[in-house]
Amino acid sequence: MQGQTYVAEVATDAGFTNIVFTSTASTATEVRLPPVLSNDTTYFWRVRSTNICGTGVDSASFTFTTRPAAGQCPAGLSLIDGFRDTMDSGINGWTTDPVSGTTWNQSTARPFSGTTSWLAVDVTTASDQRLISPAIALPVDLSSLLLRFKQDVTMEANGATACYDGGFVEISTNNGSTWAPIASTSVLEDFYDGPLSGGEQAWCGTQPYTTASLDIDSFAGQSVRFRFRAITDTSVGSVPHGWYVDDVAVVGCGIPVLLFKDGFEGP
Ligand SMILES: [Ca+2]
Ligand SMILES: [Ca+2]
Ligand SMILES: [Ca+2]
Repeated sequence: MQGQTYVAEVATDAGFTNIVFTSTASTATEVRLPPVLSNDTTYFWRVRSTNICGTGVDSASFTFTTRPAAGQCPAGLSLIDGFRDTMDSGINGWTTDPVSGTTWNQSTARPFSGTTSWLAVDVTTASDQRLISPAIALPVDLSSLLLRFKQDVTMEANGATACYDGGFVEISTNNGSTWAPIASTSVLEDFYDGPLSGGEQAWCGTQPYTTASLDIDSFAGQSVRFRFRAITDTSVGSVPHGWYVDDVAVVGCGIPVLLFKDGFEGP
């Protein structure tokens, strides 16, 4: 119909008394919402037509539910550790790759928790530094699995959207034979800052401790290793600082009774 436009409304109640969003009248058949919605919440939406003859009737209403924020669980479920290492009780099965100019070491300079974190120094020479986790069995009885850790980053940036030096995380499902970067689309908190010269998306620049959350739910049920990989180019570093990593954890949503299972696992 000539001049036909549509208005979409989103509300928190079926009666549309609390409308949180009203689109501008448009001929578009798709509406993108500004960031007005809360996580883990059910909303109601409807559409009505408008044209020069007046306003049409409202459509029936429909609902959708937003997903929980990273690290939050739906009602009735709790965030449960599948793995956690605060880096304060020794090496615990972590290894470094000896052929990559590694400086990875347990440092007392800038721990997030306790007295110790891992540190890869942003050296002034070319390096490819690799810190490899012990094998971790990703539980199938937890949903929305995340790899979460704290990171304090001082790595040479290349402008605001790229990295000369930087760090990123890879995952292996075959005990370290092959590795794949965790895609930027799987980063739910603390997004990558930009690509290294080799194209890998990485964290760089300067930021104090921040929580990074990476979606690893598609790997549930597998035994995996994570590789924290710091790459530096041939000049300009941040010695003695670099990429501090602490409190590495696998977390997911489960029924709280699982906490008792953890209690029987011993030290
Ligand atoms: Ca620590
Ligand atoms: Ca950043
Ligand atoms: Ca550099």
